[in-house]
Amino acid sequence: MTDPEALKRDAAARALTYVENGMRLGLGTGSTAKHFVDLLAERVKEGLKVVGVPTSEVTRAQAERLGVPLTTLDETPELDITIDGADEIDPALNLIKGGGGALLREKIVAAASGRMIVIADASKRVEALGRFPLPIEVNAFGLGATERAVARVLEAAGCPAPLSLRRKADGHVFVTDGGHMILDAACARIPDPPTLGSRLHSVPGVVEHGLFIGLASLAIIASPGGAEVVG
Ligand code: ABF
Repeated sequence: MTDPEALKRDAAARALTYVENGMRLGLGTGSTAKHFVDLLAERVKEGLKVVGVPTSEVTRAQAERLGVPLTTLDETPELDITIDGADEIDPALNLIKGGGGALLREKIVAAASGRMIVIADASKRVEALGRFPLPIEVNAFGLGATERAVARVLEAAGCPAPLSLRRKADGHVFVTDGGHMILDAACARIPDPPTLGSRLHSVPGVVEHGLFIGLASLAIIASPGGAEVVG
């Protein structure tokens, strides 16, 4: 099996084996998480009882269309498992996420969950985080000043990086579900992800960043030889 979509679906199917009747689930965003929601919906049609909190408006629309019951973190502040994709996964299961722009809700939902299961194909595995540009979600107010402060933090953390304001294919600025913007930092290699993560949080104007440190408890990595469970 080498078709990337088949690999993603394989990882998603394996994640479904961790889902039990009555569970409260965080529903991820992205093409791999989309497979999970498709497969979950099939089980729901067969009688599985779960509720989900979507991590984006795209996932909400998919889940609603397929009949997966939804709730919110206000009604259901504690979840059992979040199943979500990632852009990079290091050996300690630290992640870069946010390539799809949903990092803020993804992190809030993952942090509210007893477990986070990451689903991905093997291309997402790296020895060190940073090759994938790190998404940093920022408030629109003071964008120029925030960008300079973020650049200084990156340099002090040993990964000076060009920053680019994310745009859509049509050239318009990308705006997140929360109404913010995203700066992508082309770090190449992040020497100390936890330290960079906490320093970025100290910058006023930074709403969230795509370093997910210590949140994932398990990764299901699909490759042509089969799905490997790590963690
Ligand atoms: C979400 O989707 C993101 O955090 C990550 O950016 C992306 C991964 O997408 P895909 O599964 O399409 O590779 O999980």
